[in-house]
Amino acid sequence: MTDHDYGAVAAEIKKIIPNDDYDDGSTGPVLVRLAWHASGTYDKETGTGGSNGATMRYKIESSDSANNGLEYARKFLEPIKAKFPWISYSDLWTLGGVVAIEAMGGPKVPWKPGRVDDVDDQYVPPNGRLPDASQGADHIRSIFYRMGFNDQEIVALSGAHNLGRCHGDRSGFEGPWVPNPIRFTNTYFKLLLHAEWVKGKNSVGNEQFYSDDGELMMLPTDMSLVTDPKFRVWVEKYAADRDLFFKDFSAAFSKLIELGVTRGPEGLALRKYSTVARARL
Ligand code: CCH
Repeated sequence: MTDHDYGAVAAEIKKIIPNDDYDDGSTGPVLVRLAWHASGTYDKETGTGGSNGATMRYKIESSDSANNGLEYARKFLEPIKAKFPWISYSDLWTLGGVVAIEAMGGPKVPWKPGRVDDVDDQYVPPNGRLPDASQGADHIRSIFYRMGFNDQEIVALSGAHNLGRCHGDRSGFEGPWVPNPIRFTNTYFKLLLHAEWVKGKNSVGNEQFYSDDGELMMLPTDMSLVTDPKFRVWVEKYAADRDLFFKDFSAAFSKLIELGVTRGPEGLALRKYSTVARARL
């Protein structure tokens, strides 16, 4: 592999996470979302999409409405790219998520470098591969099964909604899921099970669920994790056992950021996908 100092990059990322001028005082949540959306385009049938190649650099992908607001995360990381020009964007964006999770009190997530950016915009996966929050369990399953995840992993990954908030002007949904959205815990699962959630319309006319004081929210997709019996089993386990949630989240997030990354003997990722896969995009 290379002798680059990825630890030094991680240390710099950690420094930009506290930020009094942004959201709840942290860039962490939006960095986690960038790592997830950069990776969550993967399709296991064609081998297309995924973090390798950092295809969100291209307008076709960055303008997918699901990616609204992620320009903030990309901009926050830009000074770090300038300081360490040798790191690929695809490594930087995935590392950003991993560093943010740990800095906010979450688990250590195994991360490996070696992703490469040298792909042109022909490799951009089609828009529409990320989940739609207004839908339910069948939709989530079809999206995450396409990436190669099972029900347990879907619920574990969804626990990332313990972080951050919805912004009406980005997604059409509004508010945070938990009272402290910059601390990684299993509160999201506890609230899903134990708070009273009432369906309402938000200020831009979309249906979401509100806590009784109106301060917290759940998306329709979040609520499907408690109404679907197979998902619910895992919500109950993770609400009761924070350590189990941390262990399973770490494994699933690590798998997410590795999707479609096939490394050669040098550790560097191989060219994004075969011409056959590319022809099927
Ligand atoms: Fe998410 N997420 N997410 N999410 N998400 C949003 C925000 C965050 C869905 C919809 C939304 C995952 C799964 C899903 C984060 C991490 C993960 C928003 C608000 C919507 C809508 C965006 C806005 O307005 O800014 C749906 C639907 C699914 C699955 O069905 C997974 C998986 C992860 C990571 C493992 C994080 C973090 C945020 C907060 C971002 C911020 O800017 O605060």
